[in-house]
Amino acid sequence: MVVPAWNEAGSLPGLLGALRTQYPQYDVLVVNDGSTDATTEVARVHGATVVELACNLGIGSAVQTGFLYAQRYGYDAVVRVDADGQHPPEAVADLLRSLDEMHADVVIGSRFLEAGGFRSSWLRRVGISWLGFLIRILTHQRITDCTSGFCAYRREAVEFLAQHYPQDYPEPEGVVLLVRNGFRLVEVPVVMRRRQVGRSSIRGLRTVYYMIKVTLAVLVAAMRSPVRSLADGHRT
Ligand SMILES: Nc1nc2c(ncn2[C@@H]2O[C@H](COP(=O)(O)OP(=O)(O)OP(=O)(O)O)[C@@H](O)[C@H]2O)c(=O)[nH]1
Ligand SMILES: [Mg+2]
Repeated sequence: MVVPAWNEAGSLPGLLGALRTQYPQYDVLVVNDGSTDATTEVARVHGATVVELACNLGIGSAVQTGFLYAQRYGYDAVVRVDADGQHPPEAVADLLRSLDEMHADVVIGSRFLEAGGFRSSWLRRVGISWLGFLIRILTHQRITDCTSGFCAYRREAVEFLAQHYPQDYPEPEGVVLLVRNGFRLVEVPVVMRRRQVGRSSIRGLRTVYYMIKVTLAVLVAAMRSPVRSLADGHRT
């Protein structure tokens, strides 16, 4: 499990405690993205391996570091779990099971497939619907929660994303990139929670600004030629 963390010392104890209790068989990597709080110390005390980035590189680089780690140490699958407590640990097993049962390369936990849980501000929901519409036009794939970071990745997708994970708006851009390169994405319902400690980085008018920028990024991602040939291991 890869946990990107930027100043999440307050949230990590609860999350890491739950992950260790529920999944003692899995390794947990916390990628400390240049935090100025005690993220590293707290993560280590709670049994995680920690990779520290030299400065704050952003969520894309933090997650890509997790993929590089998983590739280097030969893991079969990766689940990304955010450090802020929004992603319910009990659903990690569902994501991993769905990788196999649904013959998927990537399973996205969607908060919009079923009612309930924290569904974000209405402005962000409008943005997510818009991006979902755009992605559907560009890739012919229906994704209801394209900004969800709660995902499971099979080894081939991990190796691909270790090289090509988008930096700016990694989740929606990543969806386009993966579909365009022949990976099979599916969504499963997940009930998400409110952020437990700290404040969201995308609030109010910043949401609108974010949506304009991410729309452009998704369009650019869709225009790029696929970088993976089907001979690289695409399953039928
Ligand atoms: N915002 C932000 N988060 C980072 C960064 N690097 C790593 N992260 C981690 O990435 C995860 C997702 O960040 P959030 O700010 O929660 O993003 P989000 O879930 O889309 O937004 P909210 O719904 O408002 O929580 C968290 O675990 C952060 O600690 C960074 O540079 N900025
Ligand atoms: Mg969050």
